[in-house]
Amino acid sequence: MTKPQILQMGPYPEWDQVPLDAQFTVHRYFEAEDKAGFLAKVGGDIRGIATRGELGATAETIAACPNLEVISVYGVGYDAVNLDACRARSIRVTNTPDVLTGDVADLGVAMMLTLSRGMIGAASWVRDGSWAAKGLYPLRSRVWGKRAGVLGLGRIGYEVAKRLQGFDLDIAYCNPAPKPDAAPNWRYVADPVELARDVDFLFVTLAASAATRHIVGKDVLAALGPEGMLINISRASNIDEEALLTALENRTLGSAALDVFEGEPKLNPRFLALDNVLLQPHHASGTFETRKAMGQLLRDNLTAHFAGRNLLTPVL
Ligand code: 8YV
Repeated sequence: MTKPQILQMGPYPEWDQVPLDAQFTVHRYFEAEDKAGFLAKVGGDIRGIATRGELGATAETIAACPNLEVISVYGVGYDAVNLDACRARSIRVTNTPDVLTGDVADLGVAMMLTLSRGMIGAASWVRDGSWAAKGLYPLRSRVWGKRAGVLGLGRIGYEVAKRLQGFDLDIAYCNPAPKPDAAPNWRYVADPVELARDVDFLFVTLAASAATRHIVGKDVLAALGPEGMLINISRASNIDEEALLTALENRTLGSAALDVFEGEPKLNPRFLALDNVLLQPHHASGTFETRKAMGQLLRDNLTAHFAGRNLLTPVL
């Protein structure tokens, strides 16, 4: 039987690439120098797209594949897939929810602790001899017992809140509606600005969409204030990055721990000049265990589709 032909938008680890190549005829878009020419050549043969959360599939790519049936995303976020283009042609879309939830929540909490306690600077303090030369490391702010806000109490937000409870933080959350599975002591706050005003740490754990674009803007940042910390483990588009940079530069916002950036992997060089940020390379799901489970789920969705079975984790 001939193998279905798929378009691969970005690289995967070897342990995913080998089985993907065995099951499908894979056309590596990311390796093509002339992308348009490549699509013009193979587009008509493509029945599936294997992509990653941050790469998605644009309307142009989808249009260049007239026989496309399914897009499988290696990631929970599918905001980079043009869903309107998929709906218009009944193209199925899948993602990899659940398998990455715990790791993303872990990284968010780790970023809060790392930045609050100055652990990056403290590690340098040991390595560069400052400890012996200058003495004790400058004091930093306490974490436990403070107030945390979770903007978006979905799967990841829920796991963040659960972990924060272990640090004796007071927890509030903002969501379109109160969540029945929220712990009784997690306060519901309907408005993001009000939430920010109420907390020391604001976690952004929203699934990104046109509706959430720049939901963290000037007002939320001002409400969080000069002692507040913003932690983003969702998508850059949820935050007005220009407003964030200005607030961090002017110290009207205390600090920010960020795993995602507009235009990543390039980022605005203004971030690099700041000493009140912790910058991470979009690796919240980046553990061996989770990435293996994501790769398996990406392939299982493609396999199910081409075998005519129900998709495991459909988006559309
Ligand atoms: C990336 C993600 O897919 O889950 C998501 O939405 O953005 C990530 O897990 C991952 O970095 C691989 O590219």
